[in-house]
Amino acid sequence: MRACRREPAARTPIWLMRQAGRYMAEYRELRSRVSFLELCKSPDLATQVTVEAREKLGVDAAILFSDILTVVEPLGFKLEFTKGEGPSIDPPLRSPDGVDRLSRPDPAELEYVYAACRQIRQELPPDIPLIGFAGAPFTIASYLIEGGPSKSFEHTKLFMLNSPQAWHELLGRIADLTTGYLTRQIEAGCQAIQLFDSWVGCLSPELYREFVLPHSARIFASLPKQVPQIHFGRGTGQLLELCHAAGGSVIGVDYMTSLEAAFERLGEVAALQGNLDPVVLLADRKVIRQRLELMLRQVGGRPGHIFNLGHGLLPTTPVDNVRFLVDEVHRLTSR
Ligand code: 1CP
Repeated sequence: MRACRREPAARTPIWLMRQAGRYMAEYRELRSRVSFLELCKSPDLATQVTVEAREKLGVDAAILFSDILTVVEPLGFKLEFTKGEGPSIDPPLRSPDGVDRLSRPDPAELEYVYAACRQIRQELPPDIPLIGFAGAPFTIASYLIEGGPSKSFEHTKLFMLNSPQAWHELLGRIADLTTGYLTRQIEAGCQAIQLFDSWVGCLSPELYREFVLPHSARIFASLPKQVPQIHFGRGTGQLLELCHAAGGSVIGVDYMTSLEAAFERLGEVAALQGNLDPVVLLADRKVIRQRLELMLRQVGGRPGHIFNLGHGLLPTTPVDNVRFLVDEVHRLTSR
């Protein structure tokens, strides 16, 4: 929490995106018995997965076990997770008139998430902050419009370019729901929040400014200022200042961006989170230590660094390497 406020901390804190998930045997065992959505919708199971992963790794924060796509059901879409292929939304939103037919979403429908937050907060050690999260309007809209994962985001960009009015209406509705969703997570015990704009890196600064920034900005501006806000996107080297302008007291830096350059660009106005390449954790320990030391040299002892990966842990990551990384970050940064 001190690092989020750019205050000096006893050591660099570390947590990892996707720290609970398929690379852990306990998680795979649980998933052989319950589906991913059942897991998200059971506060007991979501608590178990969150708390056990945090404990096993010795990281300095827990992130709520859930998914950014929980919000698509209250918006009136059918969500499924298919084995090996990820999320699927059928039918996808392809026409501007579809926006008028969307339900007026009520954040109270996601009560199972708030129940999980309350229970996780109770079961975590008191000195371990709980991070709540949501997907940013652009990234959620991309799933609604594409119907699932995408490489080119062509339907999303075409929707934005061809039907700007419907696009802004859609992102406004997602932003309203997300504001209520994150506010309730905070009320339920989350001490920081992260907004994942995972796929916004496919946009130019011009498109980001016109079609995305106002909607993400409205979410950040509506949340209580004393709660640290982390704003993350992948492939956003060209957008860092604009992402910061949209909001966030902490900016997540992806693994394709130089952390040193990011500190030069934003270090005076925001804390930074990141940015080890998740693939480094598949290498041997000598390589992991080398890359870690290089990163820490780039930070140069500046306050306001939260150690993380530059995107989520890969399912093929050896758990022992993750524990090694956590211990090394703690050892090398203890002041
Ligand atoms: O068990 C399984 O097969 C499901 C795999 C899985 C897991 C473990 C999915 C499906 N989601 C999650 C958990 C999850 N998702 C968390 C949990 C907390 C933690 O970090 O430990 C979080 C924060 C997310 C957020 C999320 N979901 C994002 C943003 C982060 C990122 O990776 O950029 C995104 C894009 C999603 C969508 C999603 N959910 C699941 C998958 C496979 C995907 C990505 C699909 C794609 O490529 O578009």
